[in-house]
Amino acid sequence: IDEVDVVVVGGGAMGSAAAWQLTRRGVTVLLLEQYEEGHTRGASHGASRIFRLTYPDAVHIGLAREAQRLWRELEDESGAGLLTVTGGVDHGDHPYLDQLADGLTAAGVAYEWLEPAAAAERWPGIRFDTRALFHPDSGRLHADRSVAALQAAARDRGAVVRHDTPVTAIEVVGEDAVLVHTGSGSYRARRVVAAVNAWAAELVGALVPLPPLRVTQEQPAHFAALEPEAGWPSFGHLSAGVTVYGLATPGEGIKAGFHGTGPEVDPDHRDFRPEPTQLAALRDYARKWLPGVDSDVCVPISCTYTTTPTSTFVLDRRGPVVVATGFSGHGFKFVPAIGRVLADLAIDGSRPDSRFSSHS
Ligand code: PYC
Repeated sequence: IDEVDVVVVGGGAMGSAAAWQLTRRGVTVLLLEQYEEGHTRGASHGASRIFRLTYPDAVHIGLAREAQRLWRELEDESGAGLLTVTGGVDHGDHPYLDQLADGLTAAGVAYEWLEPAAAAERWPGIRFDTRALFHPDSGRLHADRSVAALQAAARDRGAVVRHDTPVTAIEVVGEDAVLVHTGSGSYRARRVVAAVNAWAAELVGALVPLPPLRVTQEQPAHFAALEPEAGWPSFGHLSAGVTVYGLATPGEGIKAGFHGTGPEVDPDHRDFRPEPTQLAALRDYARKWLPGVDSDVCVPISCTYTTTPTSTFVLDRRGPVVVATGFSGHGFKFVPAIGRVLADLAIDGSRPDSRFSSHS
């Protein structure tokens, strides 16, 4: 049996960030990913995710600010361009927008309210019928490049990264000892970090208390841009019980999607096909609210959310087992900061805000 300080299970963005942060602390790391490099079965693929500091509470704003700094450190370390600042805008007739503004005010983060006509003049690709909250620090993260950069940076610091290596079982053999079994061998470690999001219940549900996790297949789409993609902000639209988000993906169009409305699926047996009624609803949305796109020309995307009842992440530890799951469709912006939290949990047991571990 090979020995290592920490085995990280899950080579998506969160596990790769944990590996990077752990190697920065000088521990030996083995990162195991069940699927091939660059696979599209989880929640870390594609070219665009929204980065934003906009949350109503100080804990999430603090984590996003930490991530903003760490994204830039990762860019310096890897030489990859990952975070592009485009500005962001939220609109809709919903009190949550005021809560966001209150959170930003309390944290000293820049924002501005714009009247609908001023917002429409600034971003003619979007229709506004309410005032809009503009936040200049928001932007776009390149997801595929981020995962590759995290793994490359971890490798540069000594981590071993293995793809196509499914973990079959995790066996706790002591307070500081765990066996991680794969089809091609077993590893002994002081800690395991299971950053397996949709696969958490199956792999560590018996070792760490978890809330109910709903795995859903989500289906945003890229719409052909009539306006130049370069002028688009990231956006969120809160209307009549549904949240729509979007942003420009250079070369692919304007990505837009309903947030967390997809059907529940088994992450190992899903069809990757858009559900026609939802796709028609998204096209209707684009026709009505996005005058800057051709609503008839779109390419659907398939990804998963793993959602907790309160959309609160699970970042927890029991004995030598650290778990990260429940990112509920809003985790990507925080990736390198989550990596730091997981490294803290693994190395000295220091815990993040109690809301992330109150599931026992
Ligand atoms: O957290 O900004 C976000 C987001 C956009 C789409 C899904 N999540």
